[in-house]
Amino acid sequence: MKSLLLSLPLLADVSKIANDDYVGFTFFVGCMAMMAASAFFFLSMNSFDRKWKTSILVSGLITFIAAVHYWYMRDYWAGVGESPTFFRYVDWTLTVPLMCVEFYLILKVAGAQKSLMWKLIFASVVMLVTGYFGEAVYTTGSGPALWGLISGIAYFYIVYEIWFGNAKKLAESAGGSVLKAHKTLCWFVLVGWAIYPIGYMAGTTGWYDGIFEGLNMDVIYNIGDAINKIGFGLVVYGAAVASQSSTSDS
Ligand SMILES: *C/C=C(C)/C=C/C=C(C)/C=C/C1=C(C)CCCC1(C)C
Repeated sequence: MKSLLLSLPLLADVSKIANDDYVGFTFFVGCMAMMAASAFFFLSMNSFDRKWKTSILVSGLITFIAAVHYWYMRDYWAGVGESPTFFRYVDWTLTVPLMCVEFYLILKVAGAQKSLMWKLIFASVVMLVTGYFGEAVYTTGSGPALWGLISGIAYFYIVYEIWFGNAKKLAESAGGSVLKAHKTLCWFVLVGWAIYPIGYMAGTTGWYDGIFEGLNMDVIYNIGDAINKIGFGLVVYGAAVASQSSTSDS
């Protein structure tokens, strides 16, 4: 048994994390936190009625997909010592659209249409693909700044849509715990998601050189992920609890 454990390469790499390796540390803790959050969402899922069950399931899927990618990213960092850009963007391309689905699921009670969901998903994919171009493909000259700008425009479109567009009107007509949850998730997108462009500017070159000097891109992304994926899921969980207890009270 002992030799079997020692022969597992994934376990062996963990011992290579040095005390001052903050990047490796945040990958490790991030992985653990995503796993714990997934267990929490999956196990609590069945205590909610159908309307909320799918939303909690999606919260769990978001943290679970992240946990698997963090497992790989932690390993990649420990072994290669480079930023795991590829895994990072695959993770985001799966989880960020799921967060858009979450907005739709919450607003479904108010009559949200699938077109709202697809609009948000489309904008999020544009945001991530252009971000990937700036971070991994066109990495010299004005490349990162230009692609980052296009990515930022797609980001602001999402912010606009949920804060002022159709999504907002639907949330207001639903009222109660739905409106409250929608508002909190809007703040996550405006403030929580704004962490990512900071990481991007810290890790690429452009007119912003020096502003975020000394900050590590991966540490910033990892903090952003923990706040946005776990926090986002907990808001949905809270809304489900609030809605369930208000119906059992009456
Ligand atoms: C769970 C992962 C989440 C919520 C990731 C969100 C990522 C972003 C909001 C990334 C945004 C970017 C910009 C707005 C400009 C620069 C490039 C990106 C992709 C870092």
